[in-house]
Amino acid sequence: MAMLSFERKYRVRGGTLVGGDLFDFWVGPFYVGFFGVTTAFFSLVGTALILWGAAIGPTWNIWQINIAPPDLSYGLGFAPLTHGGLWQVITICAVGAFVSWALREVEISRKLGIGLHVPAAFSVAIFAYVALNVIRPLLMGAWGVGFPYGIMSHLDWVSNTGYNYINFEYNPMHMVAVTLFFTTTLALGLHGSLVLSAINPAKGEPVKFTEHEDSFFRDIVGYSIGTLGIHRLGLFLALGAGFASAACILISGPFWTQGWPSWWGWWLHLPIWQFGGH
Ligand code: UQ2
Repeated sequence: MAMLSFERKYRVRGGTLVGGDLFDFWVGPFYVGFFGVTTAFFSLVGTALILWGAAIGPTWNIWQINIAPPDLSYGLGFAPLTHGGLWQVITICAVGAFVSWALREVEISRKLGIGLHVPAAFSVAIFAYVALNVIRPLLMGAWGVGFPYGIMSHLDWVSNTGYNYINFEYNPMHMVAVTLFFTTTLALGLHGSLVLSAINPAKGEPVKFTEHEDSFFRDIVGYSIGTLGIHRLGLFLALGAGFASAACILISGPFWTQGWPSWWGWWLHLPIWQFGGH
């Protein structure tokens, strides 16, 4: 594979967290490193186990393939491979691959002398997965509460888990998460359209830059958050959405076992409603 002119300049030695120089090399365009090796290992083993699980299952229909966690009766113990054990090992491989990928991002960032924002952001996505299939099962005492690996089956799990709490949209942290997701799309919609409007003007018009972008928003809402600020806002909104999502499922079960609509009973029990009453 051809190397871009600037790539050679940035193919610098060092920055590794583990292994010193041993894995400090590239394969084609890809940096390897110790965590490149562990990423490849966990990904290949995990994928092979998913294929095995599909092969011993009843269907090759891509929508219906399902690798389920153990029955609740297994609690936090190991289950036989064909009764949820595959799911358990696949989960270990998934966490191993995700964490390896994040640490490979750290090594590359250190090499380049840039911040750790990318691995920090990815860590929030990893946290959301770990919250669902590791932390919440540990808090509830059974791997069986984790979601199954399958296209339709994991959607069914989301639906069932939602109905377990009568109406999951009454979960206040779910409300925060949804609000942050929508605000993220608003921010990216504003940002993407603003940048394209400036950089890709009508034929014959000169390309415009920051001053025009700032001026547009000062004209329309009296405020510009700035070119650095919009990216800080976007990262905050996106990571907030992921974090609130993880929090909203972690409180469902371990810290609130009734339906979410009845959580709002605290409002009816405010002492202010007692004045003059019985
Ligand atoms: C901005 C700016 C950008 C942007 C955007 C804004 C020049 C290219 C989109 C405008 C953003 C504002 C006013 C904040 C909106 C707040 C929320 C919660 C969505 O000022 O600087 O850089 O892309």
